Amino acid sequence: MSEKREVKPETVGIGRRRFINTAALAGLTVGVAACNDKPANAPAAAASGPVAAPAAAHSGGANATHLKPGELDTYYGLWSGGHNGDVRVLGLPSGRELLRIPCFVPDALVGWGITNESKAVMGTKADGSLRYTVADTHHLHGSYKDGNYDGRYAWVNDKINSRIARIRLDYFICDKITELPNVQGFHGIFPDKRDPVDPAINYTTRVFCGAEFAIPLPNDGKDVNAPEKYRSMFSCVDAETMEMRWQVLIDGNCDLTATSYDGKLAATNQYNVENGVHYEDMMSAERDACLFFNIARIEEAVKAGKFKTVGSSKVPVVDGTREANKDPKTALTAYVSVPKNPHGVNASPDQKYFICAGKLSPTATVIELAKVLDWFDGKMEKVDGAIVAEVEIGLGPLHTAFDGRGNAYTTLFLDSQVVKWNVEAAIKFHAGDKNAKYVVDRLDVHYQPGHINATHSETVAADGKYLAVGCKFSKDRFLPVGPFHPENEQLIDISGDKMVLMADHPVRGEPHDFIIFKRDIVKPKQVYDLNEFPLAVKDAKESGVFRNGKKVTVKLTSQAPAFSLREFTVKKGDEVTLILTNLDKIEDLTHGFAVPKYNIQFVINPLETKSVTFIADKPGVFWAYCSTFCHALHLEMRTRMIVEA
Ligand SMILES: [Cu+2]
Repeated sequence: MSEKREVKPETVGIGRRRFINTAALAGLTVGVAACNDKPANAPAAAASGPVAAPAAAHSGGANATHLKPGELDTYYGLWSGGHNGDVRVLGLPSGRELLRIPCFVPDALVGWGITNESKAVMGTKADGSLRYTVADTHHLHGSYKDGNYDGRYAWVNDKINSRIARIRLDYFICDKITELPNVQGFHGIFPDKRDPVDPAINYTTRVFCGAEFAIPLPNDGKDVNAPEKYRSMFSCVDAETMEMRWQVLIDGNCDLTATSYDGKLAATNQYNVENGVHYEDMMSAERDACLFFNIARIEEAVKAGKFKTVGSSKVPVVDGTREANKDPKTALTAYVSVPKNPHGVNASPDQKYFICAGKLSPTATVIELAKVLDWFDGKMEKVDGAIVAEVEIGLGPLHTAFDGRGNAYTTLFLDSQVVKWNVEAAIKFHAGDKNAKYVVDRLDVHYQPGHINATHSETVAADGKYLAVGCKFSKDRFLPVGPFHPENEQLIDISGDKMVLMADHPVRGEPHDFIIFKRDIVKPKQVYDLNEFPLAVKDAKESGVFRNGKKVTVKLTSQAPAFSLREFTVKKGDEVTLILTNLDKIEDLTHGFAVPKYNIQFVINPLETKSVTFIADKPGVFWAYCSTFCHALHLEMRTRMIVEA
């Protein structure tokens, strides 16, 4: 096929952002389609003057990530932002950061944590101030339908304060946050891919959450010196309501989380089966575990009332400890042993295996899910019989991605490498065929890689195109900027037999996990719907100051380049709630609202409504102005807030 990417004439004149979706819907994904059948490891098309073929953007090599001005990426990446507490949206293969979605912590750009609506999502104390202002997002996963991403939601964890946030992928905003009761160090997270029982529900309805740190239950200060009583729990959150469904009390801890494609199993890796509270104690056992949860049985037990509650929480807690789950026929959980302090657990896109990375062991363990179900059905005596391979792959294996062609790609933290290995060959080798060569390729990365993910890797649509690697250390890869280095997200072409390093991307610390999907998975809306906001000021004529004792409501609208009120007056000591609706409905016509000395700033997108509540405690004149450039008369766009003494 032609290397040249054609832009058809009918796309000229329609907005570029709409073009993405139009193109996708019409099957006009020229760039992607054009290179699926490119030979493996073909060198990038050399730049040949001003019309250098942008198709090179999809075929690896050094030029591949440079898009021409105005050219759009073919994939979205959703990245966790670590202790920035946010989610980042990247375009790939360019690696350009397009958006940061605030969720757990305040964001000064958009006014997250300032407006009443965002504070309601984030959670407040009795006095109206934010309950938390720090967070640590690690793992991010999208909602599924028919085994692939459906573009509805993404979820991300907050390790510090045990919260889960949901991102709506129509507006790319956080709409709900839930705090998990009675757990600490909430780390791994994974949505289910379908219901374990009801075949009609072939989409995500639950999100599973693993808690890394064991704590006294309840954690009320009584059992602090009795480590043997410390426990961890595995939690299930309803994907739609974001309410807690249930928790499972377990032995050991939870780390990363994975779910099966049939909805029947979820699992978490355990690096501390010892239940140690001191560093040394956590590494004494030679084998830890991958702990499987039988979802249907857990929910039956909850329904049958076989649960307790902990502390003031009303969430049902079922018993998933080893002692209570010895009989496979009734067991809710199964502890499959894996070597010393494993880390990532990842579901292969052929739907058959979970792969556990060894971390302190140079191995990957392949667990066959059908055999785990056999154990639950009483057809297999020892649950470790589900281990179909345990092979050496290199030092410090952490996380695994897939290409949909039977190959796994595992990060080797200590070796600073990605190792590509073939899962079926590893199974053959483990079964005794010493001629089976399971390691296919190795690639140096820079440096100390942690998370790894490939395009649609943990879906049935894994396409084996790009692999992104989150390198925790960048060392000498970028201009020095003092002691605090950026991290290095590297992009690798995996369409051929050999991995090809394409690009380094410096990123502000500290992303962890991420997912990458084709751009046609989501259909982002450019303009809000007035009806989504109960407080919307739908007509400029509704503007005004409405007093009820000392409580004052100021309603106003924005339409470039003016606010509906040229001025408004309140009295010192009033509790003012200001409601602003942006009546501009043109794509990209966002305004801002900033009030000097009152610590108020937020942006207001087309047809969006936001509100803020504050005490007018400082008398004087305050020019509230539009903070987001909107018009040639943007500087004139202001309103005079008069606070009478
Ligand atoms: Cu404006």
